[in-house]
Amino acid sequence: MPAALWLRPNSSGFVLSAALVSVSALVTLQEEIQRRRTFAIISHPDAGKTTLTEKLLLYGGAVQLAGSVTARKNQRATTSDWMELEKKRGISISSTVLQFEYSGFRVNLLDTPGHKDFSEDTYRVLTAVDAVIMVIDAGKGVENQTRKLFEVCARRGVPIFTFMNKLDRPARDPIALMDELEAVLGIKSCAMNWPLGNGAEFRGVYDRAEKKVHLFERVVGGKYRAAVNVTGLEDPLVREKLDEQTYATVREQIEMIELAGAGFDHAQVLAGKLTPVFFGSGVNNFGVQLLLDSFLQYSAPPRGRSVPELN
Ligand SMILES: Nc1nc2c(ncn2[C@@H]2O[C@H](COP(=O)(O)OP(=O)(O)O)[C@@H](O)[C@H]2O)c(=O)[nH]1
Ligand SMILES: [Mg+2]
Repeated sequence: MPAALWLRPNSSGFVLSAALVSVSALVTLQEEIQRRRTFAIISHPDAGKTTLTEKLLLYGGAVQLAGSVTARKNQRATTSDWMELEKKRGISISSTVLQFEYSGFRVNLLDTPGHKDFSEDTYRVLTAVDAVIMVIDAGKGVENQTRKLFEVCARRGVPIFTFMNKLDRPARDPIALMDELEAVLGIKSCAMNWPLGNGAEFRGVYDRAEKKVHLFERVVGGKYRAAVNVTGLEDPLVREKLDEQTYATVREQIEMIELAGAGFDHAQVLAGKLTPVFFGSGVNNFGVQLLLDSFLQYSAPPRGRSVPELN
């Protein structure tokens, strides 16, 4: 490169080229940091944490394993999601982190061992995550263990995303479920999508940002990504699929949350003061992709932590 040769005897030329290298290295490092998402799933036992973990892996494609091997050996006898996945899939996961690439993101899902009692291990994991997905059984609402785990996360101010699960079963009123988040957990919530019916009447969700209905198709075993049929709320197909009463109720509810519900506010989500809420059914793969896409878009990359926070 003639220009570099020409500059060679000049010390400022050297400084300049060195500066260029370090700027580009910094840009790469920043990009790498920005595309990382390290999180855990929390829930009361049986709400559907393991099922959701497996579905996220399904969407994440090839399972790549990372992390410490020894940590697992030292764990007391307990069931973790990883152990359940090992049994189910006949694979061996000697790790505390499941890592996968999805849509340009490098996703690290940390396992929280499934103790009945609140444990030191779980606490340790929760101090390492940058965000959390909280799974709630929509038939039951906020349960005891959810509350305890939530409190640990809320204390750190990490973004908390809520998945209202099991909509294919009789569920509580979605507005009541959201009110409960504020009443019991003290966090404001913002519905990202809205369920069309529940139980045997569950037909899908209405995506508020896109103003589109994602129709629910039951898939046996839920081994594959669910095909999604996307359409508008006014589509005769949607009216046809919902009985008149459910359709009217859903329209009314959506109107109500548009008028009176908390709006989406990214800064508040990042501060852990507002939880985006998604409805779906993990075991049926339904609503999982909407959750994952939005979670990756709005949750936080790794950030600096203060020492007191870790104590
Ligand atoms: N009907 C229904 N059952 C579900 C759903 N998600 C999970 N389950 C079932 O609920 C039970 C507990 O789920 P699991 O993922 O093990 O919950 P965890 O204890 O939170 O890890 C299992 O029998 C699951 O098959 C769902 O969306 N609908
Ligand atoms: Mg489990």
